[in-house]
Amino acid sequence: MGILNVTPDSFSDGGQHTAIDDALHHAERMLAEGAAIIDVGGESTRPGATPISPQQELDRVAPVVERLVRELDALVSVDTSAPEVMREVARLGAGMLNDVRSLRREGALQAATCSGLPVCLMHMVGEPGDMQYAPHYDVDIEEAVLTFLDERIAACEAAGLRRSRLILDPGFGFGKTVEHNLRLLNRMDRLQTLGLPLLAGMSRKSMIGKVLERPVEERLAGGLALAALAVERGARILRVHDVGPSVDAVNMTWAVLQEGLEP
Ligand code: 7PJ
Repeated sequence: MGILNVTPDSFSDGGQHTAIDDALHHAERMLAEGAAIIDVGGESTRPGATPISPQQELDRVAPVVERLVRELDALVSVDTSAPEVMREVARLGAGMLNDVRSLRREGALQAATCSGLPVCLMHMVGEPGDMQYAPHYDVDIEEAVLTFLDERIAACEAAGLRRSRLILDPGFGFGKTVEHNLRLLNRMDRLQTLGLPLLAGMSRKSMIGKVLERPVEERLAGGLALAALAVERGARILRVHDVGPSVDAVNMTWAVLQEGLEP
């Protein structure tokens, strides 16, 4: 899953892809490099980012989704928590919803259910604005994530959104310390007990910056190491900025994991 930010203030490639043509070219390049999904995001979830209205979000996202669907053979995912945005992008032909708030916004559960689309549910406690303020959990982080996702799956099923449409994400970097993130990755295989596909997003995140003391533009190698580990622990979709190198890292990891399995 290649990341396509259409936010003017995204932390790592801020403002570069705001123009629709630029966005299209960037998506095209990610597909050529082996991406299977393009994840379009119009709301920055960076800690401390200014919230925007659903209409502003739609103004950024809708034209890009429309053109991606029309002009490229891509599965378009939309990173949104707003029910208005979910409805409209489903109408425009998006193929997946990715909600860092796990459909907890008023009306989101219903909008996602009606869309008929697959949905990624992600673990996050609090809101992007306050989540990094002294994150604390009463139980081991992997237990907290497991319990949370299990509850969100139940809420979806109660609303009529079938379990088979769900993808789960531990939410690396969302309301977690570096120690939480490292532990969660190490124990990510615990989430496999829920029996749903797992998605992981660690590309360029501050957990890499903190461990390696690297600025955001020097986190590729660290991110590839994390991608390989995530695949080994059960992740089947990786949300990344650098698609080409990530595809190589994943395919190499996969070759090792498949060794000896074929007759
Ligand atoms: C994630 C996301 C993630 C999912 C962002 C960033 C912050 N969606 N949206 N998982 N992160 N599913 O890319 O650094 O980890 S925005």
